[in-house]
Amino acid sequence: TSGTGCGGDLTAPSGGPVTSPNYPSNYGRKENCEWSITVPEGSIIILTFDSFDTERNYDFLSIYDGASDNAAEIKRLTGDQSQIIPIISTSNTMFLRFTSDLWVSRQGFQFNYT
Ligand SMILES: [Ca+2]
Repeated sequence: TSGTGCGGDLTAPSGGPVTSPNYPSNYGRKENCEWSITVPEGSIIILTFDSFDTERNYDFLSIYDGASDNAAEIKRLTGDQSQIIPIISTSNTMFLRFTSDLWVSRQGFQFNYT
């Protein structure tokens, strides 16, 4: 996690909202936030985004279909995304990492998981 205390271990029942650091104000420089989501075996995870806006091609949210970044990357989000279709895991774990660089920050994002 970063100095702003972002990231964490999320579990069932459904939760959120989960946000980027300082949301709805802009996130900081050099953020590195990691979230793990674990729900009961046999369940899957659905991420639903309320908003997403990062510096395109420099600040990313990567979403992995498993317990770590060794798993397949389902989606890598960047830029101003007004409509993100729900992101669905194939198993009961998901791993997310948000990184920002030294320059230009934006509002970031907010999502819920079920
Ligand atoms: Ca940036």
